[in-house]
Amino acid sequence: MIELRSDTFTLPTPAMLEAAQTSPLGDDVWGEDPTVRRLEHKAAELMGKEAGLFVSSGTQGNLVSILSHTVRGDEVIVGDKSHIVNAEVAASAVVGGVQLRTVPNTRRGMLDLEVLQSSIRQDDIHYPPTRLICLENSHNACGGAVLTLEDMASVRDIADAAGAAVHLDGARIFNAAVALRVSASSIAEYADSVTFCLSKGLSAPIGSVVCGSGPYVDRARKYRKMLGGGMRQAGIIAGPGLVALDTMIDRLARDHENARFLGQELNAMPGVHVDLLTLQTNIVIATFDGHGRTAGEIVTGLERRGVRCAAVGPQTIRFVTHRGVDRPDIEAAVEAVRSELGVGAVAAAT
Ligand code: TLP
Repeated sequence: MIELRSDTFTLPTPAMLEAAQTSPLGDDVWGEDPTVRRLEHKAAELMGKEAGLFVSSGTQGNLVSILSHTVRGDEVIVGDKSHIVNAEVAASAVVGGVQLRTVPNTRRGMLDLEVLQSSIRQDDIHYPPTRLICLENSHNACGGAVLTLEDMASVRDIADAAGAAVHLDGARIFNAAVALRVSASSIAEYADSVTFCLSKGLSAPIGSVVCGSGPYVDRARKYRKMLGGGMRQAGIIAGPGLVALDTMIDRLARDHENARFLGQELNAMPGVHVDLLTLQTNIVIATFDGHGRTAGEIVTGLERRGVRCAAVGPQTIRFVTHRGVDRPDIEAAVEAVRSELGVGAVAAAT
């Protein structure tokens, strides 16, 4: 099977499995797991923040991040295509009692700045205070599009003027950093807090890290405990996370090249559209029109041909490249799509 449903399907490397077996362990709720401490320290350093907190998932990371910035009744601004509002089970509303207010995401995953500006609450007895603005970089639902440092800075300016904090859902911040050819810390610089995932393109089996100021991470640690996320000998999973940070960042460029190739080939097929402008990292979102079939039907057909991908809309399919698929796999996937749609080979525009 050629697995293109998500980079979350990446399996740990032999070095990660060895780290799971050999990393020194302790009780992390007592702050005594040396491997977790090392991971949190290293993550904070990479993000340019004071402290880090190892959490079980990106969803838990975003939730403890939002909880740590807000009180009940606050308003949190998010993009309408953000993972936080669409795919985290309304966690911050349920657990934190905050109101999520959406601002349209542009094609590039940016927040519409005019709408953002006009969504900032004035001081009025009727209104909840705007406490937090969340960004996502790279942007999953916008085809892995990358916010530039200028984008980040413009949202930071609006947040500063409003007295609001900025949280970055950087689940794939290293993909963004590799695409922009900058350090992850230069992206995270514009946010007060950032969550990034070890378990996606970086190939670790489990875990994410929340980074921010020392006092902020102290608050987040308490919320993590409240959510049942205080893990004991968590070095078993933090060890592979350290290996991921040491060995898996630079190779993301290859995933991006493979995604680009896949996107171009798909876009060259009749009735298939891929936004090549926003195809900057490892996610390819393709729209299939005029084939008389839904995305779900095409996905089922491709599965029979040995390719797994995911329908993310009635006519839209997501393909994600990662360490587990190399160029020949991508070429085979392209062939499978051609056969499934009954179209011949056409030279892809570059
Ligand atoms: N994304 C998953 C699915 O939930 C869609 C995927 O396969 O892409 N932020 C962003 C931007 C994400 O893409 C994800 C996961 C998360 C947060 C949540 O991370 P986990 O799955 O670790 O809770």
